[in-house]
Amino acid sequence: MPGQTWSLCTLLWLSLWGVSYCRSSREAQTTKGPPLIRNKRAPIDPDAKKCSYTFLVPEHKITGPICASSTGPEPDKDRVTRIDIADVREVISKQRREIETLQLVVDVDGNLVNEMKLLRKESRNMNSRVTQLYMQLLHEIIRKRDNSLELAQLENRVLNVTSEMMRLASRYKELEARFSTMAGVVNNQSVLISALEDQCLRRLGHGELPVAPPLVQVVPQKLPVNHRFTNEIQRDHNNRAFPRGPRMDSPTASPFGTDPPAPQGTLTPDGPYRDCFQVRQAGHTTSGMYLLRTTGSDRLIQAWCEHGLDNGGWTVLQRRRDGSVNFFRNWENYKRGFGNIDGEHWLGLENIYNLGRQGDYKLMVELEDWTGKKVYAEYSSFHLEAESEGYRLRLGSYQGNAGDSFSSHNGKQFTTLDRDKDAFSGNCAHFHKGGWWYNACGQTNLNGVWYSGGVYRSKFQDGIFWAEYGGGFYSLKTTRLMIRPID
Ligand SMILES: [Ca+2]
Repeated sequence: MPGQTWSLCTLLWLSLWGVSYCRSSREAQTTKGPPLIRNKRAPIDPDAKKCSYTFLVPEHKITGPICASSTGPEPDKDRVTRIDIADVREVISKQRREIETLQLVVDVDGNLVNEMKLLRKESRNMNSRVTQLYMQLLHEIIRKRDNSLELAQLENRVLNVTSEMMRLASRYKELEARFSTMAGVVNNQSVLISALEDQCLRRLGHGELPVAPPLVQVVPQKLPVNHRFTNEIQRDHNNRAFPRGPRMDSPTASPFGTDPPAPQGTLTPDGPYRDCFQVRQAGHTTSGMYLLRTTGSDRLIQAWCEHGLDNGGWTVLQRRRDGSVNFFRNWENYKRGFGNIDGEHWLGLENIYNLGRQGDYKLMVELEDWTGKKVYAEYSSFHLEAESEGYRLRLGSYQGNAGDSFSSHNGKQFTTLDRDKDAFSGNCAHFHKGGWWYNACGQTNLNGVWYSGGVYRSKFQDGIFWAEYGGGFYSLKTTRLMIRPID
């Protein structure tokens, strides 16, 4: 600002000076009247260029005194304004620019102030948030401390429960051993009771009553019940109380029922195939119901194909698993087949016979006990003879881990309640409550009564038994008979 003031003053001074000089010369030129006699000018020297006052003397005869004015003539107002305006404008525009600059600075300052205010506000908010978080942290720390106390208590409780469990487990093992002994005793007692009953009847003169078949004497050293420490068995615990009986919902009322097979589930639309092995070869890998038609037969069969076992291709002939189907049936039923293809069922003797005629098949017997353990018995060849031969059983050699309880039935005809083809004086199907290839009566019947829980007590060995695996008084949980062409 002082610089500006100084320039302004200098400018004003110069203006005033210029005005005085120019006015003086103009006055000299414009003065009307007699020509002026110019004074002889002083020789021109560099200093003469400097502005100085020139006194012009008119050529009139000077009659009076000559007055020299030190202040000079009045300035030319127009010339002053024009020169000045440009300079002033420049100054003004300079000032304006400076004012604009200042304005910008002021604006920036204003923004800074606003920002500062915002920052202060934010800072206040942050402070309150930090305080809040701090309080939360404190709260959390206190809660954690409480939790750790609870955890310690829980740990103690878990330790107590664990020790209690161990105690119970050892107690359970004791009971299990006792149960095993008792089961053996029951098995022997059943045999003894049966013998005593025979003696009684004979002594009382009732010899004409039907004689019961000899009971299987096989009493395995270790019944499957020895390993029944599983959830499944615990779940079924309520069903295992002695005395055991068949399932109340087991439809054993009419052994002459004639209901045809009632397939359920989804039937695969393509086919028919000659057997499940061909189904497998056709690329099907899902176990399920498939349509079969055996060579030389017009009859379509719905069968369950098992593809989840040993590369698949197994045609299921018989299945037990829950006692939902009555197996105490007549010849016609066993011939045609019955049950639910996706559940318990019998494929039918005629169908089994037709399947076996197509080629060389092997038989797989799959058994599952009530601990969930599965064992198997495989026979190197299998087929049936025609109905005229009573669907006689033809078996090859045994291999497996279930024990061989079926070879003693090899070469036997099929017996049902209404068609006695067995080697016993009475009808084995009557005592064992299901059709089978009985001998007199034999080491196995997988078409008997489905008893829940394993060991059962009955006058006759009418459960689903395989003497080599569990004895005559252990009813298996699930069974399957399956065939597949010999590799
Ligand atoms: Ca007989």
